[in-house]
Amino acid sequence: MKLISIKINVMYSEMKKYTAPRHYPTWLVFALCLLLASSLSAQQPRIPRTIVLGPGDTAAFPHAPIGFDVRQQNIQHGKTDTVTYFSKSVGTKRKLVIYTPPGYSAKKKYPILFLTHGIGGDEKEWYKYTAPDAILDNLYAAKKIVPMIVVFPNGRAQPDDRPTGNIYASAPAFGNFEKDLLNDIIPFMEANYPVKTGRLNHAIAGFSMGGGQSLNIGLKNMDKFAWVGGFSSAPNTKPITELITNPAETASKIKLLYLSCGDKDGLISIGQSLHVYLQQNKVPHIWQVNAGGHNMDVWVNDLYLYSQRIFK
Ligand code: FER
Repeated sequence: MKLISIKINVMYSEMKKYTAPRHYPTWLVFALCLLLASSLSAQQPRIPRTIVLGPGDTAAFPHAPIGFDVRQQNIQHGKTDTVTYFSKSVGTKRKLVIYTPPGYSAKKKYPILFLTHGIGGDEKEWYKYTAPDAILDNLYAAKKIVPMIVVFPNGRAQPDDRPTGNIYASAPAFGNFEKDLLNDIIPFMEANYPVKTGRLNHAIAGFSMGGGQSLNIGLKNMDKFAWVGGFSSAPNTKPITELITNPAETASKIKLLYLSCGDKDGLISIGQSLHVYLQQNKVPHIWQVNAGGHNMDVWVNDLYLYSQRIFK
């Protein structure tokens, strides 16, 4: 509240400089500022926590090389489509963005990576802020990844699944997504795409709200997922002892548990405490602390690192 009122005061004095009260009544300027501030605070993730870095909070792997996310002309490209499926869980038609790899053929069979988004996004969010297809195309050209289909779902599993209005109000819908994924999206993929089935052929990862979902869904359903990634996971991440009820079982079933966060991200304590718990309970995992905040610059590096380590 204090921050918002400081913001309003600064914005008000800034606006006064340019919109002299000679022209506009003060109450109108103030009302406009309030409107702007409230819409900003509704749309932007609230990330209020303090950051304390420890000696274990380092990069497990070096950053992706320069150009890893730049579209290259002289290589083979995958294809991106948007498809519609009917979700019995939500009761509506919903959308998936689907990336099929270079050389894709209906005669082959592919594992699936489900890549989720943040609280302010939808199935298009990765494509809005970066070019995940270019990152993957470049990895294929360098022969660094196994051919896979990447599904970008909409994690807001509710009838109106657009990220409008107060995006925090739809947080419960991110929990409902588990049913949509398990009972609607996976069966849809199996009915319509040449996919391999079973846990060893399903990976789930995503950032922020989607990082929390990936950990919640992946670690709870290890009969469905063997490769789990939480990038800068948000407070929707379940408490650790709920996420991992039996560390020995998780350790024996998980093929990859990849956790990451930016070193300037106020949500880092979520990943830090998970990392410490996993270490103490001998659950193999990667803890990748990237330089950066709560943004796509960090998550593109995670996509680069994580996608190379699944289905192998
Ligand atoms: C919160 C802070 C951040 C929260 C969610 C987020 C549900 C998600 C941010 C994002 O997805 O970018 O307190 O609570």
